[in-house]
Amino acid sequence: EAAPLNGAYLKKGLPVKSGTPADQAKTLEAMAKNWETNFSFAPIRESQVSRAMTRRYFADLDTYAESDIVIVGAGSCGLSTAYMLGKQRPDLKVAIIEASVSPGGGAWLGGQLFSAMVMRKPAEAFLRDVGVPFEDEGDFVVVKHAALFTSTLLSRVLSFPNIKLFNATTVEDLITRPSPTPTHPHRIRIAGVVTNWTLVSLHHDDQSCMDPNTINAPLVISTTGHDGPFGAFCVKRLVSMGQIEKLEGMRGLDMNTAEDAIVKGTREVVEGLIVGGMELSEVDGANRMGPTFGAMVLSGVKAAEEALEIFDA
Ligand code: AHZ
Repeated sequence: EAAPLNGAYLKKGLPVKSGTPADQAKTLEAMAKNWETNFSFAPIRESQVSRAMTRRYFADLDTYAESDIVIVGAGSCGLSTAYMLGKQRPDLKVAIIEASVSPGGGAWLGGQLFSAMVMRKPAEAFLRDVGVPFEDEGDFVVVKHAALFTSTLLSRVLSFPNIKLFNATTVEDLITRPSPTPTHPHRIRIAGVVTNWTLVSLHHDDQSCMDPNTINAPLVISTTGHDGPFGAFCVKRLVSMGQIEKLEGMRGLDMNTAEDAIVKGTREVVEGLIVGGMELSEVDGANRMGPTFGAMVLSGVKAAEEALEIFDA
């Protein structure tokens, strides 16, 4: 059991025994004195902080420049995909690229900024696996705060040694290779991603010479959400590269049809590019589901499954 962290503990390096309320009051009093008189952090030099961060970041850039799988977007679908991959395959190098400083996409809140998160069954199996508590309401379950779901899932994903999250980093383009067939002479396959720090991506209009970085990978899983200022990035690029004719466009809200369609449709859309979550609604013309997140996690489970099938073929 973890020792309590308080002033007396810090001073003596020993846990304070809990004892009676009167003992506890005395301990608290002693603690307050300790904070004022005896407390000090271990020493550090500023350069040690810089080196501790930059050394690791640049080692990660080096390691993940050749990845096995790149996940674009760390929303509920992308994080669920990463969780399934990390859990099953510690041998694969998985890079997650998230444009925002804060991973999690729209899943930090329920709908309309209400805090609870709703998931229809059978998605509660995923919550059980990750260790997120929920209340059972019959056909659906409720997590008391969406942030509990996102933070728990995120902590599990980030603790896998073979997964690196590059946040504040945007996928600006896709790496492609020719893959012609007799019927599709201009067909390509996706072979990685082109990235830039998001702050740089946001300033291409007023700054020059800020060339991007790259990650080579045989498989990219795109989960960038439905169209918006950032969303649906990879599938929009597939259209502008002539690899899919057009986007059908996300349809209006219908919870019942939307969730099944997203899970069933999660697939490799173009060779080397699996699309999941709400980005897929733009490809297939699926309905949106509003604030019910079961399809996002199960689309993530399916995306991971599809990826491993392709990877192991
Ligand atoms: O920042 C984006 C977000 O965190 C990130 N992203 C988008 N474009 C990117 C790019 N490079 C890197 N070019 C990028 N990252 O992708 C994440 C998408 O998360 P999301 O929560 O928007 O999508 P999701 O499909 O995981 O979950 C959708 C949740 C929705 S939307 C909806 C409705 O509108 O009805 N209902 C649900 C459940």
